[in-house]
Amino acid sequence: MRYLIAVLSIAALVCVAGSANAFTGCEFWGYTDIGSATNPYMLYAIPDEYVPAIDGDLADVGWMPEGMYFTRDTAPRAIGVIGGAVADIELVARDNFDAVVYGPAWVPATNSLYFGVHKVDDLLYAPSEDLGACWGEDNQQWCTDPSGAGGNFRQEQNCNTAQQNYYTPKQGGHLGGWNPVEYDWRFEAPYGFFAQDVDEATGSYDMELMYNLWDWLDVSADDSELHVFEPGQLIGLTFYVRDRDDAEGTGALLGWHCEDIWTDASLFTAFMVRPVSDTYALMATEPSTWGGIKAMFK
Ligand SMILES: [Ca+2]
Ligand SMILES: [Ca+2]
Ligand SMILES: [Ca+2]
Repeated sequence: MRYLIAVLSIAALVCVAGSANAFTGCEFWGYTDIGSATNPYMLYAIPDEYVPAIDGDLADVGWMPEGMYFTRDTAPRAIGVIGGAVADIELVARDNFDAVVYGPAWVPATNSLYFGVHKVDDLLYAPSEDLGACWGEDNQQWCTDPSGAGGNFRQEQNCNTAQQNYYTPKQGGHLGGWNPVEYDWRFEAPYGFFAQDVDEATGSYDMELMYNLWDWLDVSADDSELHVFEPGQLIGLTFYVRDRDDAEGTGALLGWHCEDIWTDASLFTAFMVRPVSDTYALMATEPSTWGGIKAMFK
């Protein structure tokens, strides 16, 4: 069955390879060519011997070399928000917001997407009881369009080819998607593995997620088409971590993201799936200080 699904997925990829809809590019506060099809972000591989335990402890991704993990100093986009206005992130104190993002990466051993996030916050802002209202609170979001299908993924709740996913640290911490709840099985074993360690007093947390992506997501795995990661592919993926401390949005944002992707998956940023040899090359060239930045947060 898996083999059949894989063949179908590859056929689907061939069909969309020439699609005019996907990866049309978009702007983000003046940037126009970062994360485009011609200048994609890199989705590096996690070698088999480094596959992390999904346990909420990020020590086992501390081996990641520079280029595979990001801080507010190295993330593609890092902005502050003060009094509802965009501001230099240097104006946001590091005990107000700081983060290390491990990945996003892919895991050949499990054919999965992986990311882990260490967030430092001073205030958990989450006034709504509704998990789905977290978009206006402290939250983390990532959008996925693994086959590059593009198009309107919100129309009539069309989440089959592209999804808008969230993590909220409120109420003990939850994963979800802005889709009918019967599609959330993608985050559950044996397809998804998630763990977290949340400090609800401050909103600081460690979280990690490893899960399969689906070229066609339906209400069950049997009705869905698994995405098979292959080096050289472009996949549609956005990612951001948002600190909000009040109703005006005061806080900060780290992002691999465009300005307004909320209906059209064609505007998702492009990530290129890289072979594991690229990871070893990064590890070989990185200065010996790779552990230092993580040690600062211990
Ligand atoms: Ca771990
Ligand atoms: Ca904060
Ligand atoms: Ca906050």
